[in-house]
Amino acid sequence: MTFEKLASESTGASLQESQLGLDPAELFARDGVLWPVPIVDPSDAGRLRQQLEAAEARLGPLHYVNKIHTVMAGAFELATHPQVLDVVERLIGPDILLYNSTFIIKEPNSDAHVSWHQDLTYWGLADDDAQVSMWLALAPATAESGCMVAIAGSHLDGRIDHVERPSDSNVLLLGQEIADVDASFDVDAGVACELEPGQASFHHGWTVHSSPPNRSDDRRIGLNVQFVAPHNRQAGDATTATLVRGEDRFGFYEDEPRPSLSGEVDGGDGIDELAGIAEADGIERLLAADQKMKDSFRTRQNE
Ligand SMILES: O=C(O)CCC(=O)C(=O)O
Repeated sequence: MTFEKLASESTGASLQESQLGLDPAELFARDGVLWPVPIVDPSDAGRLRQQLEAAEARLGPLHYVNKIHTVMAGAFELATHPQVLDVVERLIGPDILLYNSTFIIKEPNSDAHVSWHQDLTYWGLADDDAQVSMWLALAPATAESGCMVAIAGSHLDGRIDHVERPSDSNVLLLGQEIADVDASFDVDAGVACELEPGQASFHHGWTVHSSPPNRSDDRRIGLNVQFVAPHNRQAGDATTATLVRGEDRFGFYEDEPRPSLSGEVDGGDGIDELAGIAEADGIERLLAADQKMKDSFRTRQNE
C-alpha cells in the first residue's frame, strides 16, 4: 500500500486535508506534524504490547529505555515496518538511519506528563530538517489518556529557549520545557494527536509539543522512534544507528546490532520473546546504550 493510499483512507484532521489535494509531505512541511497514519492492524499493535508487558514482568520497567530496538525484535520490526519507512522516506529522503526508540508509558490515572518542549533542543544535529520522530500507539492515545498535543506550524520558527525544571511526574529526563510558554505560542492552538492502536503520528524536531496526564483506566503506551538521514552529523562522540533503508555514504554513525530473536524463546507463542535477551549480553548492552544516550542528552544542545 502506498503512502497516498494510506492518507486517503485516514480520518484525521490533518490528513483529511490531503484528500483535498495536499501532499502529505507538503502537509508535514507546513504543519510539522502528521497524524493519524495507519501503520498496522490493532491486533499487531496489541501483540507488541503483550511482548512488552511479558518483558516488563520479567525485567522490570521498560519505560523510556533508549535503543530498545537493538534488543527487542518486535520493536525493531515495527520501527522498520515498510509503511513506516515509506512515510519517513517521503519526509527525509531515501537514505534512512534508525537512531533511537523508546516505549513511552503513562500508567492509568497517573500524573506522568510531558512538558511543552522541542525535541531538537538536545540532539546536537547539523541539519534540522533531516530527522523525524514517529509515535506509534500500542494502546489508545486519546485526550483522556494523555495523547501528544502539538502546535501545528511551530517548527517553522526554529528553536525557542528552554529551561530545566526536573520533576518526578515529568517524563522528560531533564524536565526541559519552553521557558516562557505564554509568550512563545498559543497553548489553546494545540491539537490533540489522538491515535488508535496501530496508528502513528510523525513530528518534526522543532514542533512544539507536550502531553497531559493519563486520566483513563488503561495504560497509554507508545513506541517512539527517531530517524535521521546519514548526512545529519551529530555533535560530540561518535554515536550509533542502524541503516534501515537506502545507503550511508557518510559513516558518521557506527552501525549497531540488530535483535536476533526469533520469537520462539518461550517455546511457542512468541509473546515472551524479549526474555531471550536476558540469556545473551542483550540487557547489559541495552543498559549501556541507554546510559550513553542519557549522558549525551546532558551535553548536547542545539544553538
Ligand atoms: O509520549 C508523549 O506523551 C510525548 C512524546 C514526545 O515528547 C515525543 O515523542 O517527542
